Amino acid sequence: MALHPLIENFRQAGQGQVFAFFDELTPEAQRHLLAEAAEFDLAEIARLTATLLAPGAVAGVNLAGLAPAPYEPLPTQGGDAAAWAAAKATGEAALRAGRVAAFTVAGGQGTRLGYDGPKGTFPVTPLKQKPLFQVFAEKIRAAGIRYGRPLHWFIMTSHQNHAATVTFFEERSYFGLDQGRVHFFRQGRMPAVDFSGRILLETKGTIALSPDGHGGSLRALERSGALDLMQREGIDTLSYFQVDNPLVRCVDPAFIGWHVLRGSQMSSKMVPKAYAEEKLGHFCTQDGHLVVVEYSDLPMAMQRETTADGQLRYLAGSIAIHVLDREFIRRVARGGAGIELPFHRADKKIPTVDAAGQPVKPEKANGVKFEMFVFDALPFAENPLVIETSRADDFSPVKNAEGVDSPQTCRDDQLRQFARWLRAQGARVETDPTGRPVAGLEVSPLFGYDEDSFAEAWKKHSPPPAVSDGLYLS
Ligand code: UD2
Repeated sequence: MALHPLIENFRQAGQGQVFAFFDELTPEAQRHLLAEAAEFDLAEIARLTATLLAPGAVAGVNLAGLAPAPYEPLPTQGGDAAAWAAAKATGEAALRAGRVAAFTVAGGQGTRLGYDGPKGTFPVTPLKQKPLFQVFAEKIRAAGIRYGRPLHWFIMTSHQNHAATVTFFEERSYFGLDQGRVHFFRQGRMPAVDFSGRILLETKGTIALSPDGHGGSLRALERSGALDLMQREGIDTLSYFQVDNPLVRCVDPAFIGWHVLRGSQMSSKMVPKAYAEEKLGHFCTQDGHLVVVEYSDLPMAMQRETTADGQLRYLAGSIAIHVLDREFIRRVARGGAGIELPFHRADKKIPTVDAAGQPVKPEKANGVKFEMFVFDALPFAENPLVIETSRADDFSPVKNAEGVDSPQTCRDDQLRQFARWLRAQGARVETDPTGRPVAGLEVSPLFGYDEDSFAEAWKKHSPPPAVSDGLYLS
């Protein structure tokens, strides 16, 4: 019998081992394996093997000519208050014109948190235990009401968590959002390979596939038709954030306005790193381009370098909040003409099977996964821009079960934010020295999702509610 053309291609590419057990599989399992094998591009795997796996390639990123990138400081940090006000007005106009959509990358595996389920379903608010997805949904809904244009929201899932994510929204009636404006799509997958570039099987009938990194979101936006949908709806600007950060301003008018006024194709937010070892990417310049160098790639000696005034030299930390231009995404997704998002290699322990088809649970790294990072699109963008943001109002991720960036630190940061908003309106809130209120409080994003919207809602309350334990403003 003639070989399936896909199997023939794999054999010719030196990847015939993928089908080593094909004849033992049921017809259904055979179809499944063929479908997995059709998902990725063998030429790409060969290219990555030649570049990332070649002897000596392990050395990592090129640090030549790296310098800290400039950024627009906040008015409170010496920035130009008039320019920030103009940016905010421009961003608000873009929101009123319906030019902006929200975008959440939610395809990660959340291994560090040790939570079983899509990360967006993790309960995160201090009083009501709202899940991450609900916090974003309510912020997006409230912004749509505020600007008179309901927003579209794109959510990138993975193969692993797609069905569970969609069901979660369905069971909760999309948290009051118009279902037709919430769009889920799956990100791509890449096969893991051994150190010589041979694709690994996970079982006799399945390939060791894993998500292709959040950089894969750009391809996935194009492939899923999201960019065409945006175009039909008159949306040219995408506000990108990660699923793990409930403090994020899902659509921040000042940020959007800076992006628009500068004619930027991709813009990013920074916070000053809190300490040298903080696990954030670093905004840098290199060969006249804006780049992000991930914490794991910048030598610790450089991360600890300080300037004459004692400040960290590589101060600008990336908190993974970006604004991207629709057609820029399309250009990067399609690639060519010198544009290509690089893949990064991560050496991992990858469960696989041996030559006899027996399961192998490796005790040390036995292969490599390939991932793309979205910030690697920055060097291809025209007029890229970095603005400063206030950590307290934009960034408190849930990454670890305990310690830094944990559910506890995130709840505390939400509480501090609610207390600040209340105090700014003259309410009496008792706090500890870190600004954390003594009473348990919660502000629904539908009441106020930032200082401005909170102030407006508060002023409508007469008399204002007393701040006591268990106060929930909704
Ligand atoms: C990321 C950034 C880091 C800093 C930090 C802020 C990278 C490589 N590093 O670190 O510089 O900005 O965030 O919190 O990005 N995701 C997908 N698909 C994937 C992989 C990840 O959707 O294939 C999503 C994931 O659901 C999450 C986000 O991307 O929302 C971040 O992923 P991570 O937890 O691996 O990134 P982290 O914390 O190492």
